[in-house]
Amino acid sequence: MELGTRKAVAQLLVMQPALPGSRQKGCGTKGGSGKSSCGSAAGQGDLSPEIWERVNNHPCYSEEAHHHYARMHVAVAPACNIQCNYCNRKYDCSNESRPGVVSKRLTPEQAARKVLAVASNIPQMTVLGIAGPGDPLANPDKTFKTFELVTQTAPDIKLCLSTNGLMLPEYVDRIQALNIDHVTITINMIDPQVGAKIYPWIYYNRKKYEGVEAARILSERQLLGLEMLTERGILCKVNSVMIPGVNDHHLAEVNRAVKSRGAFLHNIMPLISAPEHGTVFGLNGTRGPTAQELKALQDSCEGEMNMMRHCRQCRADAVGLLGEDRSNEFTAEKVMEMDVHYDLEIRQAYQADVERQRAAVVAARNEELKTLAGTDSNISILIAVATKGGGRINQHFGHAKEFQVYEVSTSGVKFVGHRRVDNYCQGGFGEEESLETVVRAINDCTAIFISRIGNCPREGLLKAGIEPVDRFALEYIEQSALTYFREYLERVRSGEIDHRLRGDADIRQGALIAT
Ligand code: CLF
Ligand code: SF4
Repeated sequence: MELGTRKAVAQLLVMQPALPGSRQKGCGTKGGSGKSSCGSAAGQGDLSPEIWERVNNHPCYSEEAHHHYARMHVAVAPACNIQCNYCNRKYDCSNESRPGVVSKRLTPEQAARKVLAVASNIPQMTVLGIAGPGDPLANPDKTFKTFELVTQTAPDIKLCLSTNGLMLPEYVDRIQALNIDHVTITINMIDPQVGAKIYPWIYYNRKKYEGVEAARILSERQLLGLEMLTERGILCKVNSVMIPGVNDHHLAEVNRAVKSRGAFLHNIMPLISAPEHGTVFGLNGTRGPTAQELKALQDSCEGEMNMMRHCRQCRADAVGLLGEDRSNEFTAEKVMEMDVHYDLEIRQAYQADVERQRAAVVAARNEELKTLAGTDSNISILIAVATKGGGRINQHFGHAKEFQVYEVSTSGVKFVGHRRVDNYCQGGFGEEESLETVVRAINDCTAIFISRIGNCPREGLLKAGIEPVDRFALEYIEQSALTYFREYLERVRSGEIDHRLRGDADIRQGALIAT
């Protein structure tokens, strides 16, 4: 049964009519708690003004925002109270981070200074998250002290917390009192039998629990914490790690359970697993999902509630837009030497300009979408895009460390994920091996949009059946994708090309390392 107050958030999520020509199932699907419309792709027209105000500049809670706004994490929480089989404590918490890089621990005071330094230098940084490197609520004093300090000195920054949920019920009141409006809980199972395959032990109330009992306690605490937060109107995101052969068939049930408890967003992330990480799953050969497996699960859950597809599984000291890492510019030493001038007015003026650019992106997409009105086709294609942000195609092929992937159909265009790759240009020389990695990473894409590309990689991509497109250089991504798609349909209709289903693609594993 749904709780009345939990419904409060759901009732604020309103439906809007689809755009002309749209056959999209997302907008206007069944309501119910947690479901608004088009997943984290939901825009201003899809959400109530109150919810929009709370998510519109949060790069994780709004896919659209992630092209324009940055987040930062501070690594103040080293300890953890559970063990996950995909985690090696040498690295950051894998619930929100990739294994591979260890964050430097900060005191709350150091962290608060770093936040001011980043806020002064990156005015579009709007969110401070605490996500590790252990569990923030296993380190409550450091976590809450940091949030308190930041609230006092940088009141415009949204506070965000990510936890395994074991201690959540204890701290819900404190979270609310501190105005922490966004909380992520990692929930990988609601069935303790499944949980026992993921969590060998937990440490709770000064006692160690193992196996099914440990998983049962953890699950109860997670779901109770989620209910308590949503009753208070706090926006909750649920992260789930998709582990093939362990919980992949169970996550639809998890999705329904968290939806019924009022979760706003569900982020199903791929397991990152390799022997060199030294995790149980890495060592026993449990693999991560392929791109198609992940997308199929996300698609199947999307009818139920908002799905996040733009997560970068970032590290516990990440700084910048999702998909970039500027943490090296803000090391503890550099921050101590910086002149920090936090100026709210400058930040607001910059963000007003960001909003103008963002509105232009949306207007251009909606205008282009009208050209597909009345077009009837079952064809949909994926397009990979090299971008440095701002919603534009503004990166050279050889400089990209990731490609964003968009799905285009007569319903419109939507972001469906990203693929990490090696830089093709390394010191000015293209690498055959990295081209193969790129092809494997975007093998399911029909075209790749880049601002520029050399002859060698162009030929290599064409040979792999992926069309390199640089004629939209510096243009808006979504508008260009729709133009390309309209022309693609015309080429198919005229017999110039055959539309064919493409193969699967790799999800690249390993840490994004700041350069
Ligand atoms: Fe950080 Fe997490 Fe807040 Fe975002 S990250 S605490 S909700 S501000 Fe975002 Fe990074 Fe994915 Fe996390 S992309 S790992 S979902
Ligand atoms: Fe590791 Fe995070 Fe799991 Fe703790 S909650 S064991 S830090 S992945």
